[in-house]
Amino acid sequence: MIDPGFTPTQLAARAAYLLRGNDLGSMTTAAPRLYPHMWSWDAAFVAVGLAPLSVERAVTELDTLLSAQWSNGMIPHIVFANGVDGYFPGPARWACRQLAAHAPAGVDTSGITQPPVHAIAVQRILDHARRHGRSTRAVAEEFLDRRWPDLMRWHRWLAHARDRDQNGRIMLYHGWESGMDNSPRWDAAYDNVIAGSVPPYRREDVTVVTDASQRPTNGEYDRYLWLLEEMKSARYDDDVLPAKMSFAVEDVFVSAIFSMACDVLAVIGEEHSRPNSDVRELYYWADHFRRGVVATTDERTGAARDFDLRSGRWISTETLATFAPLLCGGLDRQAERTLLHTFEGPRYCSHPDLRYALPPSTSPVSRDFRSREYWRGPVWPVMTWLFSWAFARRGWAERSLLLRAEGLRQAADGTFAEYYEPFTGEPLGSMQQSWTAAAVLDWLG
Ligand code: 9WN
Repeated sequence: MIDPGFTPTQLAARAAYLLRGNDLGSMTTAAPRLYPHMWSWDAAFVAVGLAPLSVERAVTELDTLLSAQWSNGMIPHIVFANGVDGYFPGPARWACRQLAAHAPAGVDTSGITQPPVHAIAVQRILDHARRHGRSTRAVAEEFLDRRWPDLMRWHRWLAHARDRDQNGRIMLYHGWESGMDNSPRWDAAYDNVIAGSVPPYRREDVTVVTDASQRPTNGEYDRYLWLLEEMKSARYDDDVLPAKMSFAVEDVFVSAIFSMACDVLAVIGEEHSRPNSDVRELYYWADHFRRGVVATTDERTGAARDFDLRSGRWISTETLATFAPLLCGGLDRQAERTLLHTFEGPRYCSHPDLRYALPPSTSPVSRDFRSREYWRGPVWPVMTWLFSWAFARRGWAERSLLLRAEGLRQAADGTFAEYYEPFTGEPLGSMQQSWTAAAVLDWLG
């Protein structure tokens, strides 16, 4: 038996302690050993968890991330901690400073991006700041003044460089950009990636997570690294990548996140008297990408799909991507109700064998399901948090609270695991994962 485990007070204290432990000063590593650097969407979730502890520290986290923004507007998926080894591929393999015209000087980053959840963190920071005195409020507001143009550049880059067809869907050139690296969503697209000769490498991840079955396979890594070589041959140039990359997909989940983030940022912009033209643009993108998401859905079930730009095929999988429209809205009532039933029904949250009523990354009834393998089945607490946050925002308080309650039951084991085996509740991947602690802190805050 894993639960009952820690009480909420103990759990919150441990989560705060964990974030302190993973703090290098101005960045929180995604995890102590497996991920000793800053990841883009992790940093946003971490800021959500830091905000109730210290608005100032949460602001610093986003400042560090935004200081590494590329001059074209892209927020890179990794900001490398100075002088820290232990993760592959590191700065030397990406070679962004040498090759990419837009990469920042003075800091090493990767050359790809990750899901745009950052507006959520900004919102949570402003929310918490409101409960404090004048000086903390000033820190949050000064942050918004200073970083508003950067947040706009980030959203503008996504809306342009990553929606080249202007169909309201974000395109990705690497599975890592989805944040759901080896999800079955990308299997067909990766089948078409024929890895050429990749400079020799040694994986670090499997020296930390020694049960290799919890991580992507070597064959998958060969392809991941081949895509890096393709990007390097394009010098990470937004206009050259489309012709060079053998992997190109439209990610419906990222598109839904983007739509939602544009809405969130637009509301912040209105409340804080940002330029009208920015607010208008944000609302336009929110709507445009919502339509882009809805256009992928099955009329009856509301289930969303990704699209493989290389084969010209829709990608239907029983994964979290199915539920993208629940994040951003836009479905008609009947389809939305059906999709909610699927989410809550026996193919997902009410599967009879689940330890907790939480959505696994891949449905247990899918033939792609692997209970321990990374994004192919396990429950990811940070995804539970994202759905609980989005459901609250959509006015579904009860559903949101249920996810929170079950998420906290799962987290009561105190490991703050990266992901969990859905049937046994065994913690998997990295322990002490920052964004798991952040989710818990937000839930308990
Ligand atoms: C590659 C840091 C990141 C998360 C991703 C997760 C995993 C990296 C890896 O860890 O990806 O970016 O090495 O496996 O898939 O979502 O941001 O926590």
